[in-house]
Amino acid sequence: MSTPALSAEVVAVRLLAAEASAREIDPITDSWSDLSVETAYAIQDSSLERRRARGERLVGLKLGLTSRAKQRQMGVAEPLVAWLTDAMAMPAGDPVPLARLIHPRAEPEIAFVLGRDLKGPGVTAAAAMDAVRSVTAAVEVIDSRFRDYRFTLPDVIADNASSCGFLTGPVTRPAAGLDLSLEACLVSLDGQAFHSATGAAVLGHPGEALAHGANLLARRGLKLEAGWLVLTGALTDAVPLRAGSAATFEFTSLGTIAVSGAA
Ligand code: OOG
Ligand code: MG
Repeated sequence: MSTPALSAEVVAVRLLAAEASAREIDPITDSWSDLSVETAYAIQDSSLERRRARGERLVGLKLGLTSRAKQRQMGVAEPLVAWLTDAMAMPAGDPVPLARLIHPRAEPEIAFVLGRDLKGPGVTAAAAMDAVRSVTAAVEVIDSRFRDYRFTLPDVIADNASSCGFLTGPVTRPAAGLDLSLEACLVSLDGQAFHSATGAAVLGHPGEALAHGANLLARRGLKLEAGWLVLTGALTDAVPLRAGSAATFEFTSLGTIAVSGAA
């Protein structure tokens, strides 16, 4: 049963307010049980419009739930896309300001910068890799607005896929010469190894994830644009970020990114 009082705009405002005040809310589908994926993307787009109205610039796209590890951890088995703005860029080395966040987690990703537009449908991994200008390691800081990270696919789409911040690695390389399915990342928390995976974790190859992103956008008549940063989805489970703790993400050939939490 749908609740007539809820519209895409009302939900977008509610989610942005939860983010701004660092107060978690119940999943939207608790009160809007037939919320569709299509309407959830309309909520996401409405949030982006509001972020732009307050001066944020669209800088790219993130994929989410592209690995089995994440799909299992979150209980949602379908990849999704969400928007990245310049306000989400976190400077390397700066502690993540935990007091402004709800329950942040950090996760390792392989990211691309596009040299040209990529428009679906029907984009293949090979065509997607042809559009890549450079590859870099990334860490995404996610912070679901939903209590206990409990959500369904439409909820997490509406919440811009738990977007919060992202850091890019110290090395930027052309894709040629890298075997991204074998590019590994070791995730440690306070010096203890927690997770590891290779690029094959995201749909078999990060280029497959990039192609999937272009094809998902095409369903809404949109395309990936030259210059955009694309995060291809976490290779492993996310690790919690807590005050005084430090997470380290060591990639084979793309360098190391360290993230710590500050109260
Ligand atoms: C949803 C966002 C998933 C990824 O890389 O898989 C995501 C979440 O886990 O809260 O960003
Ligand atoms: Mg992510």
